[in-house]
Order: sequence, then structure tokens, then C-alpha cells
Amino acid sequence: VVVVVCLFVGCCCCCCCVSFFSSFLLSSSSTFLSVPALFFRGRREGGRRRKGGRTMSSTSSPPICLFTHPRCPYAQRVWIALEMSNLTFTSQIVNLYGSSGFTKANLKEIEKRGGLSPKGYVPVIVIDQEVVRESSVCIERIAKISSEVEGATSLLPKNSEFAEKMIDFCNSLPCSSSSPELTSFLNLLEESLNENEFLAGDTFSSADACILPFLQRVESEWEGEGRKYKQLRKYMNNAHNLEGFKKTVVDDWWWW
Ligand SMILES: N[C@@H](CCC(=O)N[C@@H](CS)C(=O)NCC(=O)O)C(=O)O
Repeated sequence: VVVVVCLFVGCCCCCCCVSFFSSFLLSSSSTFLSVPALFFRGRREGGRRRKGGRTMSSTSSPPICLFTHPRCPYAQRVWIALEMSNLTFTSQIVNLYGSSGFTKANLKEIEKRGGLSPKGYVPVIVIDQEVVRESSVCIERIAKISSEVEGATSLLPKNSEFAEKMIDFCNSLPCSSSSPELTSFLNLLEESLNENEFLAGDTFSSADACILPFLQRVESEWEGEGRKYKQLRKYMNNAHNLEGFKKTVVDDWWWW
């Protein structure tokens, strides 16, 4: 009798539980379904997958305008970065030392509008409403944008610490086609190129964009150097075949 009563009570409890949970599931099914639905919607619309599996946001490119002069190595840095990143941009040549066309005074107006004290030096980039100057700062901004925009080629360096060190070193080089500082700079690059195809890793990065205009200005100095700078020579040969660099090389350039 006890066994029968227990079985009867147990069955009643199970039925109650099943009916309670099934009614709860039905009444709140939209909540249960909406969590994964939201999760997948966010992933599909807000992100794209990188090769390595990391998700990155895919924004559209902001309007970018480069204020430049084709002979300036600092402006060339930014031009190379924009070309190599495949970002869409417009450019305006600044007549730095004359009074016709778009002049230094016009550039200063742009800087003032962006809240900067006017200097009238190129390069300057305007990203949406934001005015940015100093070539290495511009390059850093472009590299970040290139890593976020759908369809752009990321210029973020694999070895960011080395890239930063090399860019700082390049920025502090004395203005001369031969100096002890330049020699140690070139030796460091040569060493890095023994390991990597590009200056700061196995892909073209902000470091290449920053340093190429300077290498281009001194590479003819290596002609009589015998077997020296073997990797650098190879690197420069490859660089001269890159469309994004080729476009920026002019016959008549300024030193830095
Ligand atoms: N440190 C600056 C240097 C820029 C610079 O020196 N630009 C030169 C042309 S290559 C310039 O605009 N000079 C204007 C002038 O001399 O009045 C950068 O990296 O952007």
C-alpha cells in the first residue's frame, strides 16, 4: 500500500513539474530565443572575421583629405600609408612657398578650424572633422582606421614595439645622407630584414610607410658598398615594385 501511494504521489509531482516548466518555456519562449538571435545578429552585422579568428568591427571609411606636397618626405609617408591601406582619400597640394593656388595661408585656416595653432606645414590630414598633423601621428591614425574599415588593408605592425622604436629613430636622424646615426639605423633595419620580409613583420605596415621615403633618399649611397646592405637592397627592389609606393616617388624631391 505504501509503495502504491508513493508511486501515485511521485507521478503527480512529475506531471506538475513538467506542466509548470513547459508552460514557463512557452510563455517566455521569445526571451529564450531572443538571446541567441541577438548574439548572432550582432556578430553578423557588427563584425567580420579575421583570418586568425579574431572578430573586428567593420566600419565604413571616414572621409580623409591629405594636405601635401609631393617633394616632402614626411607628406610622402602619409601618402604611401593611404595608398597601401586602400583607404579612399582625396588630396590637396599646398603651395608652400608661393602665393597662387592653395597656399600655406589656406592650410593655416584648416588647422585653425580644427582647433590647432596654425603652422602651415605639410602633411596635415583631415579625417571627418578632425585635423591631424605630424607625419608619424597621421600614420598611426591611418593604421588604426585601416584595421577597422571593411575592405582596407591593415597597416598595424606585427611587432609594434620595434616599429615604434624604428620610427622614433628615423625621426631623429640628422639631415645628412651619411652619418654614424644613419649607419646604425641601416644596420638595425638590415638585421630585422634577415628575419622578416617587411621592416616590422611579414606584412607592409606603418613602419614601412614611415621609413621608405628616407631609404629612397639614401639608397643610391649604397651603390659602392659592395656586399653591404644585402637585405635592404632586396627590400628596396621589392618596394619599388609596390604600386602604392611607386606612385609616390617623384624625380625631384626634398631632403628631410
Ligand atoms: N615633423 C614634421 C615635419 C614636416 C615638415 O618639415 N614639412 C615641411 C616640408 S617637407 C614643411 O611643410 N615646411 C614648411 C616650411 O618650411 O615653411 C612631420 O613629421 O610632419
